[in-house]
Amino acid sequence: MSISLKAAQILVGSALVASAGAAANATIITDAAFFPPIPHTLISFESDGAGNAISLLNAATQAMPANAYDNLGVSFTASSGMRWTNDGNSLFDAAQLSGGSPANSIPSTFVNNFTITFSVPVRAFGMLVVNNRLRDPIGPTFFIRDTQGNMIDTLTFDSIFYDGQFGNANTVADFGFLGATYGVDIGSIEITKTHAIFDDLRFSAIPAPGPIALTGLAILAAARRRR
Ligand SMILES: [Ca+2]
Ligand SMILES: [Ca+2]
Repeated sequence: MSISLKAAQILVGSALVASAGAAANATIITDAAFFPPIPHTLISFESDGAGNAISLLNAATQAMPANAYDNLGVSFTASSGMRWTNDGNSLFDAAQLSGGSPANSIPSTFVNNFTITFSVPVRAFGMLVVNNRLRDPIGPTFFIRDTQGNMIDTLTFDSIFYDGQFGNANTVADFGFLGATYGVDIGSIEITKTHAIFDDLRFSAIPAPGPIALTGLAILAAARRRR
């Protein structure tokens, strides 16, 4: 899909969120291309925060210490114990190849509820989501809270976020980039899932619609100069 079309989808998504009466100052992000122009952190889960490789055989998992990414300003915790995983489903692997980074993702089949907690200012986040709709027709849900613990938004991985699909008799894997940006700092994101993985977490302190608004202002300024 072209970047310009996806950029249009970002704007359309913003309008839909506004009309749906969701969180104030919220804009959903449907493409990872949102992040490269702004300062941001990317976690591929192929290594820990110190850069030590996490090498997993296919279908293997490994316990993730709560402080694995402390130096990057983020922690991943689960009551059942957080894990890195190399998912064994070949269609999930194909989705990771398309929109994420093989081989690792989070949080494994052992973990169906986990929380991402930021210790640095964050106003925009996004990640690849891969969900088996045959097992979970609704998709994972994201509960987004501010730094005081107040709920600021709830997002569900539905069709507006889909970039593609791989399917066979047992799996129909929808995949796509799910993200959002808010006018307040994001303190934590609690995620519930049953048959999904998440990869390539991106986050930034820069609030949207900064880059889009700046582009608009630049065009306006150029138009004025031409008069
Ligand atoms: Ca795999
Ligand atoms: Ca990865």
